[in-house]
Formats: sequence, C-alpha cells, structure tokens
Amino acid sequence: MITVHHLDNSRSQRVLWLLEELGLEYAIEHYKRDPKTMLAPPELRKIHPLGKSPVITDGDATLAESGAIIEYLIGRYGNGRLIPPADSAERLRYTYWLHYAEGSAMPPLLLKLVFDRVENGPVPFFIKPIARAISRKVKGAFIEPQLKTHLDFMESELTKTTWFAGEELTGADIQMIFPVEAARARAGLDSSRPKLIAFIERVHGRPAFKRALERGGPYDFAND
Ligand SMILES: N[C@@H](CCC(=O)N[C@@H](CS)C(=O)NCC(=O)O)C(=O)O
Repeated sequence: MITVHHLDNSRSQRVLWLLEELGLEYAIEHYKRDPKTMLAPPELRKIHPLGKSPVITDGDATLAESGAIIEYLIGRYGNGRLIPPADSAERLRYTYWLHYAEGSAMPPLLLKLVFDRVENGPVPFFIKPIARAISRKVKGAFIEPQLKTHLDFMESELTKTTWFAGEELTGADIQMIFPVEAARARAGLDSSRPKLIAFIERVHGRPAFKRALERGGPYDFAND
C-alpha cells in the first residue's frame, strides 16, 4: 500500500492528484502546519529527516521530493500513462518541466514569500522601516524581474502546446501546477497571462483533481 505523508496546503496535493489520475489505492497520513510559523510538525521528521512534504512510503521504500515521487509512481505504476514515449520531443519537454518546477520556478516564488513576510511581519517598530526598505529593494531589483521573466516564459510555452509537454496531460503538468498556482496566489499571475490561467482552470476541472481535494483537505491554492 502506498502512503502519502500529506501536509495541508502543500506540494503534496499534487501527489494525491497523480494517484487519483492513475486510479491507484493509497492511504494518507495527515499533518497540520503550525499556524504561526507555517512549518510542518516535527513528527514528519520521523518519516524523512528533512521533515518536508510530500513523502511517500511504498512497501520498504521511503521517497521524498515531489519530482522524484512523480517519476517513481509513473515509472512503477503508470503502464505508459502520463509520460510521453521515450526519445520523443515531448519526452524531452516532460523531463525539462519536471525539473524546472522545483529547480527554477519555485526559488523566486519562495523568495517573494520570505521577503513579503520580512516587509509585513511583526518586527520591533524601530527595525520596521529598515526591514521594509531592504525588502522592497531586494524585491524590486531581483525577485520581481525574475518572476516576470519566468511567468512570461511559461505563458509563451503554453501558446505552443496545450499542456506543458505536448498535447496530452503528463506528470510534468502535475509537477507544474504548484508553482503556477503559487504564482497566482502570491506573485500577481492574472488574466493578463490567459494561457496560464486556463491551465489552472483545466486542471482544477479534472475529476481526479477534485477527488484528490476531497481526500487531501484544506488546499487554498484551489480556491478559484
Ligand atoms: N522540493 C521539495 C520541497 C518540499 C517542501 O518544501 N515542502 C513544503 C510544503 S509545500 C514543506 O514541507 N513545508 C513545511 C516546512 O518546511 O516545515 C519538493 O518538491 O518535495
């Protein structure tokens, strides 16, 4: 039996979605974020030393890192589904987007989250103007231009194909939904980039995605 160690409002939602697309049976161990720090509870470290979600266990195997989990589940249980044929142009795109999501798209989104908190979070009043000034400088000079470049790039790629790797839904889309949703929630992705918004809507309309939401519990990024 596959068990997903699932943190509310997190990347592991996409693993539940994948399992639903593949029609596999699975169990969920639920973990709740600390409401103040938003960090995962310490129990998750008993499953994997980094204490991050997602983590899955399958028999004797324990696997973390959403891209690795997606590759593993599709390779082991997909029977050719959700992955383009080897040596095709689509397969290369699939590999690219599977890595791009966490390797390139997420870092500026995470930086935005951190510096927004520096700017607006509770700090002693005499530090606040300095914290604000530093945060605005970093965001304006580095983070926001980076986010624009990535959003423009993703939008233009989706003018070439319906899904990220081609005309069929693949694991690459399952991996990409999280940064695209995060960009809508916290980085200004809006209807000025219609292909990305249509991508989110198409994903959220899928029966497997809806089933995964019912099983996973709170997931604010799906609030359309
Ligand atoms: N690159 C990792 C990132 C894992 C990660 O940072 N997960 C977040 C959830 S979205 C987490 O567990 N956050 C809680 C914490 O850091 O304590 C992946 O894709 O699996």
